[in-house]
Amino acid sequence: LLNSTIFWDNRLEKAGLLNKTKIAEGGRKLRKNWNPSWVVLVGNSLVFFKDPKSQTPSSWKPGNSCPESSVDLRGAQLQWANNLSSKKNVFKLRTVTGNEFLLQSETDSLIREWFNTIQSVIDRLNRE
Ligand code: I3S
Repeated sequence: LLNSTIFWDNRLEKAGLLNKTKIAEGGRKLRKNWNPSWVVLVGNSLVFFKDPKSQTPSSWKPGNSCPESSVDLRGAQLQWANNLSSKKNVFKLRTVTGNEFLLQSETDSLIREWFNTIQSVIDRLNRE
């Protein structure tokens, strides 16, 4: 556990609570289902954890909890998507495999930070 914790700490870019809904799977549209999600940007992946009430910054680490899903950011596309929701501060993440997620926060500065950090990871992967 200690080794995997150190491994995660070294690659951790960002973690926090966002509202999330998946809107497409493999290019096929899905019905929205907004839920709070503990979102962790680590290495080349965005990892989602369920049940934020039981998640704290120390409890999502490997061995302590199980991710709901994870997204490979290589080749992914990010765009602001306030046209796709009545909520404010919404952006869309689209993976190369055609999975699409909306992520949202009521806090303007927080959602901008997430957008910029994810975009910088995507840009880094594009340069590799
Ligand atoms: O894009 P939509 O279809 O207007 O999204 C809303 C619906 O998914 C709604 O659920 P039901 O129509 O299944 O009851 C959700 O409760 C809303 O949150 C969705 O819209 P927003 O604007 O919140 O993304």
